[in-house]
This record gives sequence, C-alpha cells and structure tokens, in this order.
Amino acid sequence: MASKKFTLYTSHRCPWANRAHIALAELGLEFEEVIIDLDKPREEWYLKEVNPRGLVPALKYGDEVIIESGIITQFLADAFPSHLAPNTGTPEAALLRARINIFVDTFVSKIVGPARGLYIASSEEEKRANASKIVATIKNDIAPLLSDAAPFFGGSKKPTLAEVNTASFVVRYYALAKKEHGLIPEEFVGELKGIETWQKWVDEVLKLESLLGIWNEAHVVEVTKRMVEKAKAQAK
Ligand SMILES: N[C@@H](CCC(=O)N[C@@H](CS)C(=O)NCC(=O)O)C(=O)O
Repeated sequence: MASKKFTLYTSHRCPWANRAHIALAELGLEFEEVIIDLDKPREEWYLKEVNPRGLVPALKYGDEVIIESGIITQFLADAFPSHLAPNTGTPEAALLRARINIFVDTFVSKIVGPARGLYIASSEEEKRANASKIVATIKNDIAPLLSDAAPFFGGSKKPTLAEVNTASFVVRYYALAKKEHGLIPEEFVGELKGIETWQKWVDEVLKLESLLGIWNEAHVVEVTKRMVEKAKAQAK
C-alpha cells in the first residue's frame, strides 16, 4: 500500500484527468482531491508548485509531482502491481504491456483528435462525414486490437491500462451522441453498434464503477455545448 499521501489536482470534466481517477479507483488508493477551475487562468501557485504546463491532471505523491495523464497511470500501475498491467521482468509481460501501449497510442492518435469533428463542424453534413471516417478507423484500426478482449483487453477479466486510458473518451462519445443532446449525429453510435468486437468491449467499459464514479453527463454536455458555441463564434 502507499506509504505517502496522494493529492490529485483535477477537473471532473476533463477526460485526461478522468484517467487518473479511474486508475486510483481500480487500485483502491485513497487521495485528496483538489479541483482546479478550468474556466479561470491557472494561479501562480499551481504553475510554480504543481504543473508549469498549467494542465490537469497532476498527481502529488509525498513531495513529488507527476504530470501528464498517461505517465500518471503508468506510474500507478508500476508502483502498485495489480490487474492493470502484468508485472515487468519477462518478455511475455513486456509484450502485453507493449500491446496495451499500442492500443492506447492508436486510440489517442487516430480517434481522440478527430473526434472533435463529431461535434465541431460547419454543418451537420460535415459532422456526418467526420463520423463515418471515425467509424471506419474504429473498424479497421481499433476493433482488430480487441479481437481477444474477454471482456477486457488481451482477455483480462478486469480492466487494464488499455481501459484506464481510453474509457473516459468512450463514455463521452456515447453520451454526446444521445438525441436529446443534439451534439453528435445519432447514426454514429448506430454504426458503431454494428462493429461487434468493439461494441462488446464498449458495453463492459461503460459499466465500470471506476469510470462512473466521477462521470457527470450533464456537466460534460454543458461544457461541450459551450465549446461548440465558442468554436462557432471564432469561425465567423
Ligand atoms: N497531455 C495532457 C493533456 C491534459 C489536458 O489537456 N488537460 C486540459 C483539460 S481536459 C487542461 O488542463 N487544460 C487547461 C485549460 O483548460 O486551461 C495529459 O494527458 O495530461
């Protein structure tokens, strides 16, 4: 168990910060939470003492600060051996860790950036075109990496770093595509449901207590709507 105190500097609306919450919850680690108001400029103390990049999340362990969500979740998985990643020291374990990293890297580089185009676009038609491209990427690049998920990555019965580092994005796409929010074209989720390997994995991911503990759909929808309005105003 942890011998020093954890403090997590976070915002519940941030999917990157959510990664740290999921890892801490999966590991059953206690921590103090400091909510950073992302609507205001970062205060001097935060930039000086916590994260000079001004971003959340940041995790303090004793007197040491760790920044960048992927580095934070990796640190936690390394420090506290668990279901999140196999223990290091054998080629087999290293291979599974490499496969997890490839999955997360593919997800972030091919889905997370383009996914903004699901709700920020100049027309509904453009949104639908962006949605079709993302569906194709999920089918061709992501789903094959989940072929042995049972139900989680690589056949794991419990969530791994693959889920820790992607679940917060998945929950957003499915929520924002609900008809009542009108943010992402509904057919996006309809088409995803046809990709069996992907959808089976998503169904399990969306049940994770470690994800749902900090998930606040109404807040994320409100923040996303504001972001869309801002982008529209800037485009004028
Ligand atoms: N690469 C960073 C990205 C973190 C990030 O972009 N956080 C956003 C919130 S989701 C942030 O702190 N933005 C500063 C701001 O909005 O002022 C990570 O993985 O930790």
